[in-house]
Amino acid sequence: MATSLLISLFLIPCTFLAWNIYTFSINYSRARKIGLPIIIRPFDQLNPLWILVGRFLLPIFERVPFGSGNFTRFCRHGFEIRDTYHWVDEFGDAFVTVSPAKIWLCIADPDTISEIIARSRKEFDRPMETMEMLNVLGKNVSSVQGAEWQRQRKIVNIPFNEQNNRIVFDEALRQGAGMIKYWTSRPGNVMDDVLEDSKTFTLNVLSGAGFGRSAPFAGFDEQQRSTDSGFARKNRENLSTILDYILLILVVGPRLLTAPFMPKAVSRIGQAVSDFKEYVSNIVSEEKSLIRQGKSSASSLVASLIRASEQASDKEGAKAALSESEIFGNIFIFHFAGYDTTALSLSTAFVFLAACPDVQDWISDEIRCVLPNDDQSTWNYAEAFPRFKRCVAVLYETLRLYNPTLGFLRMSMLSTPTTLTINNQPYTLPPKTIFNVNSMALATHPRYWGADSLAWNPKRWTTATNTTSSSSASTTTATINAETLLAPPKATFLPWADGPRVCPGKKFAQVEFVGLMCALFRDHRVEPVLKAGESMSEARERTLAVARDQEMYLLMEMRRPGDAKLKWLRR
Ligand code: HEM
Ligand SMILES: *[C@@H]1O[C@H](CO)[C@@H](O)[C@H](O)[C@H]1NC(C)=O
Ligand SMILES: *[C@@H]1O[C@H](CO)[C@@H](O)[C@H](O)[C@H]1NC(C)=O
Ligand SMILES: CC(=O)N[C@H]1CO[C@H](CO)[C@@H](O)[C@@H]1O
Ligand SMILES: CC(=O)N[C@H]1CO[C@H](CO)[C@@H](O)[C@@H]1O
Ligand SMILES: CC(=O)N[C@H]1CO[C@H](CO)[C@@H](O)[C@@H]1O
Repeated sequence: MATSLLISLFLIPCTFLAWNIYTFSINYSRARKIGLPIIIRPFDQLNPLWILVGRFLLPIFERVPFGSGNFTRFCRHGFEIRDTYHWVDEFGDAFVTVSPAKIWLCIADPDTISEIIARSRKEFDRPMETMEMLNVLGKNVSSVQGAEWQRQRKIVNIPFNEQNNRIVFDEALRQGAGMIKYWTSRPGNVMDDVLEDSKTFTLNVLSGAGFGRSAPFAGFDEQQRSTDSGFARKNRENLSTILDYILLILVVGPRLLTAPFMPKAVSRIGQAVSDFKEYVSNIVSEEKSLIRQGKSSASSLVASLIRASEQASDKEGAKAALSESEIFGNIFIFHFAGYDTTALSLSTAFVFLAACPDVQDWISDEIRCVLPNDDQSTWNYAEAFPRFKRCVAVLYETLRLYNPTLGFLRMSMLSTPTTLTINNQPYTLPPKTIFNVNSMALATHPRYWGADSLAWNPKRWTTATNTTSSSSASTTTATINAETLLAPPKATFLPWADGPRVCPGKKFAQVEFVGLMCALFRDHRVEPVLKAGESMSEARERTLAVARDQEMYLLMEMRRPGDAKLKWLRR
């Protein structure tokens, strides 16, 4: 008995190891034939266990001689952000990584990327391995492919329209006013958790524009919580629990999490999944009954998603509609895809803005020019939004350097090898190769962005117009009105991806961001809270370092947002 136990204890890992060496050697010999530089990875880039533990193991490897170099450089989850464009200068426009599980091609040639995007409809799609985790609440537009995806995406695009964008803008203004009120009511006017406040804002906008349920901004403050609508609050708490532990939910599965033997702290997470499901289920049936009574004219994402689905079913038969489970799945995806991405970009932008008062003045000038009346209720989305360039530039510049999603992935759907042109030369790639479209390298390369490509400078985005040196008010207005937003060279700036899979929330995120800038920076400014003995310029340097210190968790985010204590003042 004991010996057989020992043998199996020994045999299982040995077989496992041998199998991995075998599959690796097959993949490696295929990769060699491609003819591009090769990096070896013992674990695949999407191995969830490696994503969880790699961050802790790599610093240990960095200290031993054989572990340094390519391994610690390219096996790091999110190496794209640390390396920026440097690998392009060393290896050229593409390299291949090989692991026992997969072959990856990392690309930063804009022509190749344009080709992949152009061939996307038929040939390339997102590899589903990356999206399986999103099935927590049912099938969704993000986790399906081919005809199934086309059917869902057709319906999913409908709610993201200008009517909804108007709600997004108004909700962002309302939240922004609440944020100012909240911060300026606190001792020292301090915003002490820039990430938490950005998350609350984003979730509230999603709740307002997504579910049609507006909640006042409360900054998770106990006293104000009681006035917060209970419905939206529970949703927010459960959803932030789900999103914070999504990797664990992926690895363990929501059902096992609630198993009787699990500790309370763990089963709480599984409970959050089922509570959120119930919350969404209630909203869906409420909206459905409103639609049936002919009462719902709401343009919330959920209401128009359900309407669009029912219309598709009326026109093309029940098969075209989304099932109950698909509606859940898509609502979860809107939250999953629209929450952290936006909140993380926003928090990084706040910290940069606090360190750069000249950029705050620059956008404040634009906001006052577009919205001369200080009464927020007169601010009209359709008239104002198209005139903003500087506020959009702040978001673009933040995403250029710190895109929380890093890049995007594509894979050939064919079972035969694919040919791609890289740097004007054809390369044959084995089936199932994953293309890592390395947006970071393109968005940071001095070839496209100049010698200061790594500096955060939103002003680079507006085209210089003919201005005189005098700075009278009318000249400022004329300058602002004449400004246009820079159009970067093809495929060098794709934070929302491109092609048929382009982020449907692209404009939602822009409108949300610009609305908040208007509510905050028209009449207020933000600065770092000084530490004892620190000068303002030292504090700005320290704050800048916080914004730059980013790490890839599930998405890329600031490593220590809590170190940026900010203070809001009236202009
Ligand atoms: C700054 C904010 C955002 C960034 C940087 C961003 C980025 C992205 C990227 C890169 C993709 C495509 C991934 C791929 O093609 O492989 C994507 C997909 C998606 N995004 Fe966003 N996003 C943002 C905000 C939002 C918002 C606010 C929403 C919704 C309210 C949203 C909803 C979605 C959905 C549903 C998909 C999946 C589409 C599909 O697979 O067909 N995103 N996003
Ligand atoms: C890293 O990989 C590249 C590309 O295969 C290779 O040229 C280089 O010599 C490697 N560096 C080290 C330190 O192994
Ligand atoms: C600037 O002014 C000159 C002459 O007045 C004109 O030719 C040029 O097109 C203007 N440039 C821009 C960007 O407006
Ligand atoms: C691109 C490629 O050939 N990848 C293969 C690497 O090895 C694993 C395991 O044998 C295969 O599943 C992949 O298809
Ligand atoms: C790929 C897939 O089918 N994933 C999930 C989609 O939704 C259903 C219903 O919730 C799940 O059972 C699947 O696992
Ligand atoms: C983890 C978490 O926040 N759970 C909450 C989910 O919502 C229910 C009510 O619907 C709350 O009681 C839980 O505390």
